[in-house]
Amino acid sequence: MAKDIRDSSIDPASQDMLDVCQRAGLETAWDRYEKQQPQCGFGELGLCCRNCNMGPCRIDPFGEGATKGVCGATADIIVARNLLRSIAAGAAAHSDHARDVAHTFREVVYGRAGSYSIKDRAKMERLMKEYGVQTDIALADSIMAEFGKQDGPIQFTRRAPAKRQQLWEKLGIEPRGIDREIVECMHRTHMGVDNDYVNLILHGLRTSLADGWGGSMIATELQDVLFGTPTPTFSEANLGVLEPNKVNVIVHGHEPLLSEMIVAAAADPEIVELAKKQGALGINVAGMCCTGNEVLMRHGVPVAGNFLQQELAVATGAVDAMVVDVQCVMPALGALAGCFHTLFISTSPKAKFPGAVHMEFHEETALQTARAIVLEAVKNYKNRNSARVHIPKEKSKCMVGFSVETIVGALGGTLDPLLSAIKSGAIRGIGAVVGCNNPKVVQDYGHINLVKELIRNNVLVVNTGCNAQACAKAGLLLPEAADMAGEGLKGVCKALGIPPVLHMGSCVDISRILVAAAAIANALGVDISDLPAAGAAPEWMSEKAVAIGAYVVGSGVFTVLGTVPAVLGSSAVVGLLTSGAKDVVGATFAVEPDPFKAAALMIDHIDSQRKKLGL
Ligand code: BF8
Ligand code: SF4
Repeated sequence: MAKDIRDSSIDPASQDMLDVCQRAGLETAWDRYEKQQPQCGFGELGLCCRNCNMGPCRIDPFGEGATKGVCGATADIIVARNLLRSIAAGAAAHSDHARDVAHTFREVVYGRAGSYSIKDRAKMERLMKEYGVQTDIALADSIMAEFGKQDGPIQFTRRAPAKRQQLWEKLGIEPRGIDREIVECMHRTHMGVDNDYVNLILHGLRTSLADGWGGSMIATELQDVLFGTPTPTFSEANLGVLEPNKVNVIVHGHEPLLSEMIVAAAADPEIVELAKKQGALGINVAGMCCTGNEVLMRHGVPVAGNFLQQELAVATGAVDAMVVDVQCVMPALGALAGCFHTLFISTSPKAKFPGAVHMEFHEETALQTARAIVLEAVKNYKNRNSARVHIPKEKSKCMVGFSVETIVGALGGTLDPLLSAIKSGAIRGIGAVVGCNNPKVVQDYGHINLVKELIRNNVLVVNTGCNAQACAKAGLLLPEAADMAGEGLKGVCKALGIPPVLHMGSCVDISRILVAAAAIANALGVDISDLPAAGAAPEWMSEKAVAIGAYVVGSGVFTVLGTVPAVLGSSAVVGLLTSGAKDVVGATFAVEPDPFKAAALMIDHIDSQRKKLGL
């Protein structure tokens, strides 16, 4: 029997739209995934190399054919080099995003970025103290210098517990400068350089730490300074947030530099009036992927969906403009938008797409460009073919905005209530669940079941990225969701009026989770690797997720991956990541596609950590 396309997702809105797409003959990532079958076995195992033109080379996993590349590289070397390149790409994506934010911050303090301003001055002053500088200009220059530094430490790595810092130093993996570590990945993986899989992976950890405690943390902190530190906010999530009678503008991608301005432009009374003249009731901005998380956390802008819903949103026929910047934007959007009236607008000089109208965004003219973009969407409203509009009804309420500052605030100004709930066992531990969607697995199935299982077992969940959006859609980000939690966690949530699943932001905001973990470890006088905590990425797909996994493990947190990374071609690399790393950084990876078994692994780990702490 042919597969029912509805089985590709557990989200009813996605199921609805998948049906619509199938009937209309519209192609989505799921169709293209099917057309890729069978996917290359060498690639899946990480066993192909084309790092030089003696290749491409591939290693026979059964040991019957080639066991070495032309240069003599073995499976271990090739797998480790490929892993290192993925980490480099992921760290580069987060950190180049951070560079843009740092650049805007610098322009603001130099008085050269008209539309932007400082929204959280107190946070900026705390950062000045941390950097030991007296002026905002000195802060901007010091942060900018983190990228090109030749010698460490990167300032924010000093937030890690002292024991962790000493361990990094001892292992020689304390990151020096963000760009330096990424460049060194490319150097080491060039033909004929680093051919020791352990040495390669150690540098991968170092590079990932430059992302987590460097690039990503800089992005988070400066975005808070520029746009405000998130506070508790209510909003809605899923394709049902699209409005049949309003101009719908979706902001998709990652950098809030653009989406913040689009949100501001869409609220301009003059533009709203124009929309009304076109017969619309107003302008509705909705988010997608991490830029969606950014404006959700700070402005309560509703979320249209997570990664695998970007095409489904266009297929509703109700999107007047899909505005994108960088990362996780499918190049397929152009052709799909071409089947509708939807304007697909690219904005970053770094990211152009077939079928897109390019309206380049620069910080000096940010608001003007944002206004021009929203105006295009407004003008396009009249081209919408109402006969083709199909908006799923599903949308769920959600409570978001859990920055570390908000969490501490909700606890009454100190971590003590959380620590005592952990000590008493009311909260068994903390689970950080993050990451993407991936058509290799049923959309949101891993995310939702893993999170539900954790909270049922009294594990407080913190999340970001597409997991947070999956949970928002499933109603798990509401204080009422505490009813799905075990008795202990339920009691804590009810007392504080918070959900059992705390949305901490976009993927760069996993740095908030690092800061929280460091603060808890410091309060208990232990290292992060001693905490009753575990991480998971049930449906990950991007290279950014590889970098994240590496820095989370490198920071001492046991992490379960739900989709299999391309490393199985080397038993030595697998052994190092899933067991040897324990003796090196105090944490390991596990791979477990079944979310119930993944939850069990995390809970077992949490329980053994509790025991070691005498709890
Ligand atoms: O940075 S979780 S699919 S949207 S990579 Fe992309 Fe993955 Fe979503 Fe955000 Ni993160
Ligand atoms: Fe082949 Fe070695 Fe060149 Fe890779 S670096 S393509 S394994 S010869």
